[in-house]
Amino acid sequence: MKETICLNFGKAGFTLGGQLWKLYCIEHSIDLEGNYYGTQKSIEMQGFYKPTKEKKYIPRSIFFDNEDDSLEELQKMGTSKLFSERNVMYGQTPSTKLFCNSLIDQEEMDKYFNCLLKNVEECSNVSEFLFFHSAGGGFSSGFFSQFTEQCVEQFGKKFMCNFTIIPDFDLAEKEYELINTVLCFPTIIEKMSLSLLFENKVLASKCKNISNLDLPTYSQMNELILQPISSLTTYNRFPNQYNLNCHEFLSGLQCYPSIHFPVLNHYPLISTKEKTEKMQVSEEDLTFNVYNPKNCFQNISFGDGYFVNAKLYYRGEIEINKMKQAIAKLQNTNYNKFVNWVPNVYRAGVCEEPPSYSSEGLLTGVKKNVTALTDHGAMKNVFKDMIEKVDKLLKTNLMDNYYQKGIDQDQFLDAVEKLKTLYLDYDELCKNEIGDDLSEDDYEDF
Ligand SMILES: Nc1nc2c(ncn2[C@@H]2O[C@H](COP(=O)(O)OP(=O)(O)OP(=O)(O)O)[C@@H](O)[C@H]2O)c(=O)[nH]1
Ligand SMILES: [Mg+2]
Repeated sequence: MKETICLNFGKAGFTLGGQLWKLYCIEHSIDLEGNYYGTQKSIEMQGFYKPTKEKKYIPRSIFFDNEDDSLEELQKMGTSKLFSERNVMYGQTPSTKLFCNSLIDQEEMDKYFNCLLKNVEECSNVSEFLFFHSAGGGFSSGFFSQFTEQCVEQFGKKFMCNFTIIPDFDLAEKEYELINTVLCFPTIIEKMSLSLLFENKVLASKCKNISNLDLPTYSQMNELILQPISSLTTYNRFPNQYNLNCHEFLSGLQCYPSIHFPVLNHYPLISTKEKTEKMQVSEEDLTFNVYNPKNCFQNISFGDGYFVNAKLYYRGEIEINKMKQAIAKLQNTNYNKFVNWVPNVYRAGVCEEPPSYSSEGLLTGVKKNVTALTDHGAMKNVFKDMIEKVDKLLKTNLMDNYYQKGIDQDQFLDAVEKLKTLYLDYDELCKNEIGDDLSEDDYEDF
């Protein structure tokens, strides 16, 4: 048995985490009080759920915040009885707003960390930790970084993956969301095995395109990312011979450990308002449409740079032969889109369990879908956007105010440098040649 532990930080973590577990419960036939009503082999669910003597299934999921209003998010969506009370920890302080305001002393941190240790003790062999948060919040940048550093120190060899919401900096109330985001990036760059970024600007525009919503709620925006996250976690929930484990994504670029921010695409996401014909998709439709820019979760274009690593996670009633034919066709079409120092190979996995959907949501149920993770140079544009905004901010005197409020100037400038180095690492991937310090031998496991 290999277990997964989920860690959710701050308001966005509570909301996204609560919604995700609600979906997992539908997928595993577990009601919101943890009672099982399905036919799946219970042993297969134990990677994500802890069974109790009372025959309940408790999510291996922990929630942390400094304020109690996040708890309301779980109550509003009816999931407050699903989680163990011990696993929902919150303080009584007001919103911390800034990275530095949420840092706590070791004694207090131990209280939070003990909660994780207790969860780990209940597992036979934890294989991964998944982190859910928004980089813009004070708590979910500062506390997240502090907690994660300790987690990596203690369980460094385990697979660590963050699902991070990137605020829309043009809409963000204050520049502090940008500052918080930059400050939590060193932890993400240096400590994570795999990092999935979801830009709020892209989520809002998808809500407009899919459901014609001008002012979507956070829950509606989150709903769009539940499907890809669910697909990427099926290998430990619905194990079968065709699964592709997310851990295998790691590109093997030995001299670029920071290259772990794949571009994420998912297809289809169909509004409940659409006609049902749209729900019939072939293996070829899935394979070709998923790479369409409008199905991408980052604001980038695959025209800018080359593929280094491409994985496809199919879900539902997939005909394996048709899928293989579609991938072969894609490979022929895109033979020149990979850097010339890797074989242009797409790797695919299938979870036979079809996707599930909440009956109250924006999306209608399709029987099959596909999620694509791609290492691609164009990801540099996500970092470029942040760097340009920070450079602009640094030219003003606004930062002085934040330094006075406790932001550490050296730490901030160092974080900006790390973001710039990350940009340059991705920029290197845009060149269709092997860098001076990179040889074909450095590229393994493809
Ligand atoms: N997509 C999405 N974005 C969210 C959600 N909740 C908050 N955000 C965004 O995340 C940022 C704020 O993060 P929060 O999680 O509210 O902050 P926090 O960690 O609670 O931190 P503080 O309250 O500042 O201590 C803002 O940019 C919000 O727009 C959510 O459920 N989904
Ligand atoms: Mg908060």
